[in-house]
Amino acid sequence: RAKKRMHSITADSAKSFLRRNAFVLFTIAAVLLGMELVGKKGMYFSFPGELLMRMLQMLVLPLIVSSLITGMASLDGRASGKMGMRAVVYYMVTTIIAVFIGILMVIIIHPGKGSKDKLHREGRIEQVQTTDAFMDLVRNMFPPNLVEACFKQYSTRVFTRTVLHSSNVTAGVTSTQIPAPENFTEVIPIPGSANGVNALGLVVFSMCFGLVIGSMKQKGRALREFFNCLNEAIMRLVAIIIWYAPVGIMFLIAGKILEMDDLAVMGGQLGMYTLTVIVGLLIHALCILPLLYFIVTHRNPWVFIAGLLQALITALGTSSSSATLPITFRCLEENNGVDRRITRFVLPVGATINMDGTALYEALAAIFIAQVNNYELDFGQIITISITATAASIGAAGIPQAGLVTMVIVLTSVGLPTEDITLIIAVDWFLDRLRTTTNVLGDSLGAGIVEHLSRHELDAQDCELGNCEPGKE
Ligand code: DAS
Repeated sequence: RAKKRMHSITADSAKSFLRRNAFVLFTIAAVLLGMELVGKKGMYFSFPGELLMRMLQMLVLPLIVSSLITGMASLDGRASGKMGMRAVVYYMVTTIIAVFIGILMVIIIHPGKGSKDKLHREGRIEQVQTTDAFMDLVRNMFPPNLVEACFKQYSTRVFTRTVLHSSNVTAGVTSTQIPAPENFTEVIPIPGSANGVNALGLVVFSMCFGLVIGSMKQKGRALREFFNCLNEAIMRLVAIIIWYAPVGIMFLIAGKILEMDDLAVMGGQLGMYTLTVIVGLLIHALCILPLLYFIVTHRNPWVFIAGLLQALITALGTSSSSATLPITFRCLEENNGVDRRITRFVLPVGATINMDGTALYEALAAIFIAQVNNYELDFGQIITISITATAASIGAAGIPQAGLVTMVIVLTSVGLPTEDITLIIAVDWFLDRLRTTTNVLGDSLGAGIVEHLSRHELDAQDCELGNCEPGKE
């Protein structure tokens, strides 16, 4: 009888495990099958993956607008102020820790050692004032034409100013003059920094607009209902796309792996650099973030993370936290039961400005480039790298290889040649996926932490609306 009972328990737990992880198992099977089936390249090969990217990106703008406006309108000013403050503190703390880990790893592992050539090119570097970097960030927050700005190719003024021909670059000799606009050279044409949703301006507008129609009480009701309904409709579209996601992810990942011609590029310094980034991201994603979640909520972080697997796999497949946003919403609300008043507010903001993986990566890569050039950075320059890496990660859009493009700000802030970005482009398609997954994990755990810290406000609001939990009158 005991044996029979044992058998039925294992059968039940196996069934529930399969049900809970069907999507993940299906995706893994699909990726393996995809690599097996389609050994050749060609249009038909990349189309299914691109289709998923476009379907998700199509939803991002209406999703960000509807969720932020609804989220801000559903909270009263005080509650949203406190919640916003908690979210911003979480973003800053985790991003600074990420930058610190990146710098620690690249100094300890020292992947750039053994370089022969020193940075001895004549000429001078235009030292872009870091204030310019911040000014560009602010400009992106208040674009003149909201919709156009969201789709612009991500290359702002700062990048053009700093891209100089390698022949005339010398470390250390910096000048504060900024060349007149006609002397700007073209931005490094970085492959993959495709047009995408640079939603910073949209996020700011939606938050302000949502707060205002929230404060309009009865007058704003019609608009609140409209955006609520829009949000609901978008989430239903997401529910449909989620069933196609494993197929799209299969082709996105399998396609990239098959495209990678020679693994030899991973040898030597570049291999060590890749390893350093992976170690840094793993420490942040699998130690720091879960530990922080446990310290604040006293809950098991791995159960929470298990509910995020669909979003994490989508981030791995798409290397875009914006494109993953619809699935992140669904994982947090459906699997982890996070209150929608939190997700609608925290996720769109987090996906746009909270990028721990990117911040860690940019600080690490900048120091790696200095090591490769035998260019000794002093303590002040390390601090500058920390600050500009944080700013660059806030400014980076949630699109593929955005972190590579915004790294130009970090390099120029310490007088490093920006064309050396080409040294690390070869492995960026792979590292971008890992840092995007770290970004999505950071945003999602942040939603869990902010919800836990805002429990009081949420319950108070529930009581006001008349549905008090028993005993919480
Ligand atoms: N791909 C970016 C994202 O979507 C991250 C990066 O490029 O650093 O988060």
